[in-house]
Amino acid sequence: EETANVGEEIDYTITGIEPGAGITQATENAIEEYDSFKGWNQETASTAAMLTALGEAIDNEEPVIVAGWSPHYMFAKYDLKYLEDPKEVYGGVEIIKTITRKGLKEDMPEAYEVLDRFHWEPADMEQVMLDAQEMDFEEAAQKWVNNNEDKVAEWTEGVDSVDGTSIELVQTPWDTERSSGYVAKNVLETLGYDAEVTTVSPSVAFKAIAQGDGDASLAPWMPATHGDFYDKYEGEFDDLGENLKGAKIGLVVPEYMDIDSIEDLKA
Ligand code: PBE
Repeated sequence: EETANVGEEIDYTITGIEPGAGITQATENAIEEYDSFKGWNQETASTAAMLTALGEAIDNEEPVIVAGWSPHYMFAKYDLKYLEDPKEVYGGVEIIKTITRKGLKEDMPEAYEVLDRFHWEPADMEQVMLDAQEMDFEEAAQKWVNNNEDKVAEWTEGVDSVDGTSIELVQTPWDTERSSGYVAKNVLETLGYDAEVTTVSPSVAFKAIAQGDGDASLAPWMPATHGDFYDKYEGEFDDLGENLKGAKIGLVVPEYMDIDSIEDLKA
């Protein structure tokens, strides 16, 4: 039986990621909402720093609690579990949506049609992320497009080509969104677009689309992760629906830890 207090061992600290991530705000909310998190805090830095901390803890079989999400290769690399979240602060199952600026439908109907049809499975996104461990995202996206002609044809069939029209995709700085961003860029370029992927924080991505500074984003995680940003700008962008089903965010720990729920922690 484990007698040690996990909180004490990890200095009542959750290892978070970038300050601007949706999951960072969700973790602040969780610290507020759960009595078991009284006196805890979140350390934010970067996704790379979080992954390093997770890897080091696992190498030493030490406790660690990180902000995690799926799809992500961390679940393939390590034995991990999500801590149960009975208050659903992190939501349940998330979807990833495609939004565009107002007027894109009239200005670039071909791109709008392709973006409207664009949808894939977590396994597709994971394939791009896995390949991107060994090549850049542009190449990994090209490889996925080459290997998935049928899926891509569903998005482009009957859509007219254009002649070098510029289009800007506004994405966020995580592998999930680099994957969808570069696949969408690749597909739009086969139709003759000159597509660019810009990477900003989620709040800036919503703002850019709402203000018409960017054309489209395949980055919003809903309803929990980016719900606040969505609500803030609702009505100022077009919502084209989901491009992926079955994403998730939450607190993640190594399997060997003797806790299953956020409520198993002690303040
Ligand atoms: N994430 C990955 C992002 C969205 C995609 C879960 C780290 C976030 O929390 O904003």
